[in-house]
Amino acid sequence: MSRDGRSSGGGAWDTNSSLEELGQLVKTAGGRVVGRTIQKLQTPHPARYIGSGKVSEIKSLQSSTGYNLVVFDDELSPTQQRNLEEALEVKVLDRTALILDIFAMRARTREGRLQVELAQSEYLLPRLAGQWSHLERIGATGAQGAIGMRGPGETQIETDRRLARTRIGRLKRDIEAVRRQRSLYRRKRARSGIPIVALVGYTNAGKSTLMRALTRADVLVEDRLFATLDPVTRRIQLPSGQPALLTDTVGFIQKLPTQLIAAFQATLEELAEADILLHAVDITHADAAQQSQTVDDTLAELGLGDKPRVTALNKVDMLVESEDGLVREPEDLGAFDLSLATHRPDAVLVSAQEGWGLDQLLRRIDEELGRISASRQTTARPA
Ligand SMILES: Nc1nc2c(ncn2[C@@H]2O[C@H](COP(=O)(O)OP(=O)(O)OP(=O)(O)O)[C@@H](O)[C@H]2O)c(=O)[nH]1
Ligand SMILES: [Mg+2]
Repeated sequence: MSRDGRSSGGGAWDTNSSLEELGQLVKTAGGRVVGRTIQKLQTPHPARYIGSGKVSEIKSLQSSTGYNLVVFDDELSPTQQRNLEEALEVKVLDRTALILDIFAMRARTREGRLQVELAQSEYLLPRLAGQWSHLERIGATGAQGAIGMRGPGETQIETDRRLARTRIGRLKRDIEAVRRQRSLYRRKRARSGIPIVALVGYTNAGKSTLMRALTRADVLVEDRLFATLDPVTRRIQLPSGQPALLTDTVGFIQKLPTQLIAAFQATLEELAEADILLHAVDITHADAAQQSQTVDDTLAELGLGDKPRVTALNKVDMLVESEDGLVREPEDLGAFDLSLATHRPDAVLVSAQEGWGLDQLLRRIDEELGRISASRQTTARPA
């Protein structure tokens, strides 16, 4: 479900392609999409996000499609979510909750799990009151009040909130402890003087495939959004003979809600620490330009807009037409005219899957690192 006519971050995203992406998120979370709908509104309805006619229309589709979940492609306020659940009598999620759910499925490391749990707890805190009063209204509690909600003392809502806050406090302390450990490791890494290259890009652009191709690391590659959640670092050798550390990171997505930034902490620290960002773009995606703009915007919001960058336009093998069914690397990858698609004329064309263009990509990274160390030496020289 999406509301049309709003401005969204990350360039001119068309409502349909945003909804298409939401459908992929649903699939990634294990759901099946049985229908979708859009409403054009100037501003969202404060109580229900959409108009009452639209609510009835969605409700009426229940018998024919048998859906048991409605996902909104935007952030819902706790009140809107509660009212919609009451009216539709099924679970209602917004984009944030859906992404958090996928993150919870994907997190592998202890830190990743702690971070996702923190983001989830923070998301749920303002929604706790709603959950209880909602249960009350749909008759889940007896006339005498629910078990644990009777008698003097604090109400269940207060108890829940207090417990959630205690939990949030504990999670933050645990995360801090893991982070301290990681920063020790980082300091050691920094002392080694090996430059760090961090992969960055829209989710599903092929970052992990590129990581695999460049390092032979056995990282997870999947045609799913957010396959990677926890950063992984491996050593590579550049053509100049200089070693570098390459880090795979979590992908970005449009309309990234603030609560989710917490779950990205490990990735953000890796990006902040990196000497160069290697931006992977899926050049074959219909929204390639918007996706790479979203990555630029997100980096700028995170204060990383000025980091030196090398762009890899990935998946070019899909642009090759083969008569015999075999994909062969063209003589000159640069012959593809892709500048219009991304406005990145200095980008390197690659196919992480086929291993095309990787030498040139590594040479670009070498050059960029050379430039950085030259400018460091100039600025470090006393006047
Ligand atoms: N044809 C083709 N497919 C590719 C290429 N690179 C990656 N893919 C496919 O694109 C999908 C996503 O690849 P990943 O490497 O997991 O992408 P990612 O950027 O790490 O994605 P997340 O970790 O989910 O953000 C997988 O199905 C890959 O096989 C490529 O060069 N050519
Ligand atoms: Mg990945």
